[in-house]
Amino acid sequence: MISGSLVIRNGTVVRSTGIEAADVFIDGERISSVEPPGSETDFRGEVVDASGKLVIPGAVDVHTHLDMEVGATRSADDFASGTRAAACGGTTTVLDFATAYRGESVAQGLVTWHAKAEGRAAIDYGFHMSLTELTAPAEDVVDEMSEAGVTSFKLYMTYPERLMVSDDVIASVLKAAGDRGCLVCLHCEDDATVARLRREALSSDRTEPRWHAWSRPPRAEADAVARAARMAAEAQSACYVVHLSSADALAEVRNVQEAGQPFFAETCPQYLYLSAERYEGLASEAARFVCAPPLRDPQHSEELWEGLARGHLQVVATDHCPFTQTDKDRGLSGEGWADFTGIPGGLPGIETRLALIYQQVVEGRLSPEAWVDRCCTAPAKLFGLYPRKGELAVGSDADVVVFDPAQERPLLAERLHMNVDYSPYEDVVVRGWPELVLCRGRIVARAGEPVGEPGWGRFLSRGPSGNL
Ligand code: DUC
Ligand code: ZN
Repeated sequence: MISGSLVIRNGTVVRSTGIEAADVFIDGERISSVEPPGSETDFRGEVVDASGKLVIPGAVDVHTHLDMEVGATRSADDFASGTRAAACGGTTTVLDFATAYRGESVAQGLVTWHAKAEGRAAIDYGFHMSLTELTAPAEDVVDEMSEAGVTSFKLYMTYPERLMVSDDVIASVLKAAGDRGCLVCLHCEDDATVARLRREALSSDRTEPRWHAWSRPPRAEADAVARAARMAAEAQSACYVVHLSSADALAEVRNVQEAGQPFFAETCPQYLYLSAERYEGLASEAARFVCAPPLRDPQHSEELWEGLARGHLQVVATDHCPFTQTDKDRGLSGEGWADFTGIPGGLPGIETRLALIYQQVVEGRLSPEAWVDRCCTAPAKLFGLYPRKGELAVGSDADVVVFDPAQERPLLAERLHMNVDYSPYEDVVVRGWPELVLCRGRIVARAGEPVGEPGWGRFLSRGPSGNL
């Protein structure tokens, strides 16, 4: 007899490896058994009927910026509101980018991020560490963070004012991380190109948001990806490109992967759904869509969808970095922006990713297994969380989404829980939405609404990263 607290019966279990009709038994915080439908008729725990529903692992979002200072403003979701919204959309784990700013030790950066999250998160969370300089040997930094359960690092190839590091730093962190089972995430935009084009635009008074996109062209991204790949090859280390946005950069990734290098890339729903046309309207509306890399022309999205289906892009994450319209209008200075360089960059998305990617399953262009893989399993594997997260298996955390494929939901700001007053997808009605979401056995969302108090989420100390 199976003892346990809850069983999800009669659902269609979708894993990255296949689909089966099965009942999922949960005992406390873990999955205790997965059995053929109708097993264990004398089970005494709570029963959830998932007839007609998909049962998938809780989704894992490995790219969020919660409660992050950006100029005079900060990202609009903190760990309470952001993770609550994530849960409503079927995400049960987030990895947020802790940052050690210049003049600060990595230990200080980590303490700051723990303080933001501690006791506030609705779902489980971990951190990458963004490095903005090296004040100690890279080996020591990587060892220190690994011991603290942070086994991935982020480096920026742009944003010279606060975040960018030199190629020397990138090379040494790649080597130290690779040697120690850690993964380096790179923001790939070639800053020399961006800086030159920015100067050119501003010197001729081209200040509107559309020039933001013009100054960060696909080639700048592709060149940086190629440079990153060369450095990773020299270090003999894996490397992960964050928020890949263009067909040009994807072509570089594909070449490197086909040459046998362990080189991974994520894209985000904004690059799959939205295009640079959003920069054409009223400047204050266009500012909502300012992000880096910027939105591209529509043919790039088509290539990215293809890359996702074929597995050249391993992960869909969100780069959730929301700002209200007021914050966008106030700009980085807090007193209004005079040109596109003064607009805080980022879009909301922590709640809408799983359903947005599912639309390609509805259209028959992505298999259900690939959907689960890119949103749940591959990110857990790459970032040292598997099989605890991203899998429906005995012993895994009971992070489970009962996904109703028949539900229709307009992605309007008032139906969502992110702390923003607009939705980038307000013209989209998705088919399919999470009906029930469990994180470590506890219901954290039902019918798209939060359940329970924030604080259930725990810090995830992660194992080796960098392998699929
Ligand atoms: N780009 C954004 O648009 N926002 C957050 C960080 C980043 O790199
Ligand atoms: Zn980001």
